[in-house]
Amino acid sequence: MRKLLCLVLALFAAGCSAPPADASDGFADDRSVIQIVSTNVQGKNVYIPGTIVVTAGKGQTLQIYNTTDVPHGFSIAGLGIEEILPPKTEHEVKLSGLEGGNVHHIHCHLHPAHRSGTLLVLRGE
Ligand SMILES: [Cu+2]
Repeated sequence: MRKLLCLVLALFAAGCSAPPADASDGFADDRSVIQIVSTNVQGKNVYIPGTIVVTAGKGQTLQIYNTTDVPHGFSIAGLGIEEILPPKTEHEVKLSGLEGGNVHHIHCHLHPAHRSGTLLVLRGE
């Protein structure tokens, strides 16, 4: 029992004293694909998650699945993105050249009443 306690304490101490994996002031993000759904919840069309957080400086792909029976749009005007999401289909949107420190508005350009989303771009390393 005492050996186990020592081992646990040693592991805890090592975890506390080790520097973080990325000690820079920016953010590290090892995701290359971020999954989203465009769906209908109680009569409201929404993107889930409604807020997407990515890090500048690397390419990322948004995999967006439209769960509904009709096409929806996925537009980020600030990035020149305007895509159609076919019904019951996975659709990919590539993000590249993102500048950190920006908040972009995501909306469905096909249905103005569709609830909007947010793309938050963190500063990278
Ligand atoms: Cu829509």
